[in-house]
This record gives sequence, structure tokens and C-alpha cells, in this order.
Amino acid sequence: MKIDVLTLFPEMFVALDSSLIGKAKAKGLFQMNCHNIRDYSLDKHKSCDDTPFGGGAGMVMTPQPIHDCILAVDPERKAKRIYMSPRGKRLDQQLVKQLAQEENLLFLCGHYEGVDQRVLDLDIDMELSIGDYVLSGGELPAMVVIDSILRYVPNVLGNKQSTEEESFSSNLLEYPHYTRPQEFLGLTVPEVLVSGNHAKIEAWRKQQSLEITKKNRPDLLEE
Ligand code: 4F9
Repeated sequence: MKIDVLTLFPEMFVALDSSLIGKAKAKGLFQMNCHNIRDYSLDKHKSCDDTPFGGGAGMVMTPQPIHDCILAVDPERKAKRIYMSPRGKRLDQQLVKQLAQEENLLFLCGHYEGVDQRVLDLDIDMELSIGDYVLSGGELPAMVVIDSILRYVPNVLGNKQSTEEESFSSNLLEYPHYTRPQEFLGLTVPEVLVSGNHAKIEAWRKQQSLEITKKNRPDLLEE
């Protein structure tokens, strides 16, 4: 998989150099390149934003630097081109799996009030939201999407089971986990987990998942 990110703040993406994703990148399991939109501005001050036609608060990102950056990065239109926006389609695990099938992904991260609509009409395939809240830019949402997708790229996760058994893959939230020591600050691990009875353990975990889902996300049970 090859991922390109278009942003005014490429330095933010060092966050993805840590942990599982960082190791996978170092191993060459995927490619990710960040491009600074400002490098493509033909304006003498390298400006990338301007006031909105029709008035109103804030600034709008101008189309020229974004359009030229996209053309330079994906000249053959091979990538699925995604604009991170609170008005986009909402990300869920099903959509993560779908996006993970793509060979080439391009993420456009906006700032200020957003980007000129014409660049979306011309160059973008889908608008994608990570939830119903507004952030200061599309970079953190893009990193969320990239992290969620890369977990499905072969060999990124050590343990193959982990993508299948986790929350959302079954429409249930995860059961509680315990590890050593068996007693910690007077709190003990539930007896069933050390019983060695695998049928009972599975039944207990399912019951816990159901209760947690009922309490925190009853909407998942209705689906
Ligand atoms: C993008 C919020 C995707 C949620 C982009 C400000 C955003 C966002 N999901 N907020 N710019």
C-alpha cells in the first residue's frame, strides 16, 4: 500500500513513526509520503488561503496549490483521493476494511474554514469524517484513518487474530482483559479466567461484552 498525505503541516505526521505503525513503515510493509501544499503555491508569499467570497468568518484554502500538489503526487489518478472533513461520510470498521483494499490512498488535510469547493469537485473522490466534532485541521483525522487501515495491511499486526476479535468486528465492545499479577492492590483476577475451562471463559467474555455494550453503546445492539 502506498499513502500520500497533502498538508500544510507535514511535521505532524511524525506521530505515526512510533509504535506498531512506525515499525511496519521501517520494515517497508507500506509507503507513506507527506507533501507540503505550501511548496506548490505560485503566490509570491507562498500564501495558501484567502477570504471567502460572500463574506463570513475565517479563511478558505485556495485551489491552485492543492490542485497542483495533487497533480504532482498522483498524475495518473491511481489513488483513491480522500478529503478529511466533518461533513464527510463517517468512518466505521466496515469502511476501514473497504479502504484497506486500495493500493493507493491520498489524503487531503484542510485547515481554516476548509478548502475551495472547486478542488473537491475536480480532484477528490470522497469526503471522510471521523466523528461529529470539529478539529483545527484534517491532520489528526487523517492519522486516525491511516492507523485504522494499516492494521489490515499484511504483517503489520503481529497476531493475525487481533483484527478479527476486537471491538466492532462483532458489533460488540471488548470484554475486560487481565494479566499478571493475579492479585494487584488487593484486586484479584476473576476466578473463571484462571480455571482453565475454555468454554466457561468464552461464555464469561461474551456476557461481559454484552453488558458493556448495553451500558455504553446500546445503539450497537440494535444494529
Ligand atoms: C475531519 C473533523 C474529519 C472530523 C477537519 C476540521 C474533521 C476536521 N472528521 N475538522 N478540519
